[in-house]
Amino acid sequence: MQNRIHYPALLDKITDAKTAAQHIQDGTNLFISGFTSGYPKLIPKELVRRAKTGEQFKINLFAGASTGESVDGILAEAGLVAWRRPYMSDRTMRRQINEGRIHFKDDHLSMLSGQVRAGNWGEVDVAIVEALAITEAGHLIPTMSVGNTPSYVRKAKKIIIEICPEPEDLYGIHDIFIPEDPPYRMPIPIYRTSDRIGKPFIEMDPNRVVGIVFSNEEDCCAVFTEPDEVSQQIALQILDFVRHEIRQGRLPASLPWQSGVGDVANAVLSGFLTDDFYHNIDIYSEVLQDSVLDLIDMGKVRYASGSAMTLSHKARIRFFNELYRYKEKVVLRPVEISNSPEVIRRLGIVAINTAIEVDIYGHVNSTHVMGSQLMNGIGGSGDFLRNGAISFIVTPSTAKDGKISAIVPMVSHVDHSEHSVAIIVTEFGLVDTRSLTPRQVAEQVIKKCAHPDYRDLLWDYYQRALKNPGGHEPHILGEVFRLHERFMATGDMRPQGDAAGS
Ligand code: 0RQ
Repeated sequence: MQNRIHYPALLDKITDAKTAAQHIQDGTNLFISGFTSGYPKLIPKELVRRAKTGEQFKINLFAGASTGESVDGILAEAGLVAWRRPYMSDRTMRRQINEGRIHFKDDHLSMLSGQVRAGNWGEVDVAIVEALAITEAGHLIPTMSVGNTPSYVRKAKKIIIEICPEPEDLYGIHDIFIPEDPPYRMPIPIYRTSDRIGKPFIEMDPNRVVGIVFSNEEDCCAVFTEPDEVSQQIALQILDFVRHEIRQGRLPASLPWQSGVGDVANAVLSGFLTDDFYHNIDIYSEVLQDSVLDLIDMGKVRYASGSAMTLSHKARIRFFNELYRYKEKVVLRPVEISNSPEVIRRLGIVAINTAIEVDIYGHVNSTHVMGSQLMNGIGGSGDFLRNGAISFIVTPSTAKDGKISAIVPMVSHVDHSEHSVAIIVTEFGLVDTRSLTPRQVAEQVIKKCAHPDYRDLLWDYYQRALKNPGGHEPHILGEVFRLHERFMATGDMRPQGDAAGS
């Protein structure tokens, strides 16, 4: 794989993982590539090996977003992580964050690169980057994700590169652009999903490279399940609603779509496959998944832009076998561009994101179960919800076999306010809040979106709140979290034999 290093002066930096990892010591601020895919594989394993020999050290770990079990999981398991930013989704790491053993701070993904360049995250001691190759001028070609890597590489004091076996033909899929920081920022010149404004490589100072290792390891492939009935119901309502808005002339047909993480997001994109109305779809999102390849194969996608591709094993094979075809339709950008509020506003994105719970007035909790326990993080949901031309927040009406209502009087943690959310959807119904008062929103959300098991409870609460204290968004403050409290006490939000139900 030496022929992947087209900059001869770096050949003498080839080393093994053990030697390269010596640059990482107790207290190192470690910035890694990776955004659901494209993360380094060898150095994290080497750090775990060192920990197993009894070496005591902890790192501050910063990535693009989640890196899954193979990085977040094993490093957390080995007790190696002091700090972690941003979004993560690994169970072991989540547990340690919630136990207060790992420090974690959540931010909108669009903002991170700028914060790192400004020095708000501390010194970038070491960056580890998974790369396809090093160019003749000593620059880096990333792999299946871009994330924050361009800014990490720009700021890193030391750079370790893991060259991986993905086909070099991937070259050209990336569009790397780092905007100037304020007060010198100019408009980001993206006017259509397909616009390319940067370079196909990450600029790097080769003098800061301290080690290059060769890896044979692939990303852990995503596992996608067929959308279940609830997700399909939610997806169908969104597709019907948007179709109606387009037919009424209230929404242009050509607006790009963003679809967040999880089953519903997949179901919406899968819904396009069988829907004859939608053609020439633009996708301007954060993570591109299998369904995007399916849509390209059906000739339904005009162009897809994201910061990363996360594919199942089968889809990966298909993608690399016919890379020439997919590359014409796909661009991968830094996350500060894929999630840029400025660009999202300009393009007019149809944004669809999933909530943990939504309250009767449309405030949204995307991140904390029962107000306290972190799930994953805000990710790009705020970037897209706040700035989309039309923003859907979706959730199954209940969680945990009906024991939890996703529609509650007041959310137990706030990520997005009523002012960022246009449309609320569960499998039971859809409420367009845009022309409704908060009281009208509450009435409709309870009647249309809540699960039947919870409708009377919520209605009763709302009616009593209307009477006393009343107001623009009536709430009985001593009671707003009664459903949550009951779940914490009994394991079920529904009253057990309590006729009053309050
Ligand atoms: O728990 O894992 O123990 O089974 O949350 O829920 O229903 O599988 O849904 O995978 O779509 O995740 C909001 C977490 C939903 C995700 C969230 C429990 C539920 C289950 C997962 P288990 P589901 P999803 C960026 C888009 C924030 C970031 C974002 C997320 C687990 O979508 O992290 O939007 N979003 N990024 O049982 C208790 C509730 C619950 C609950 C669900 N009310 N109470 N537990 N769960 N609701 C933009 C892009 O472009 C990508």
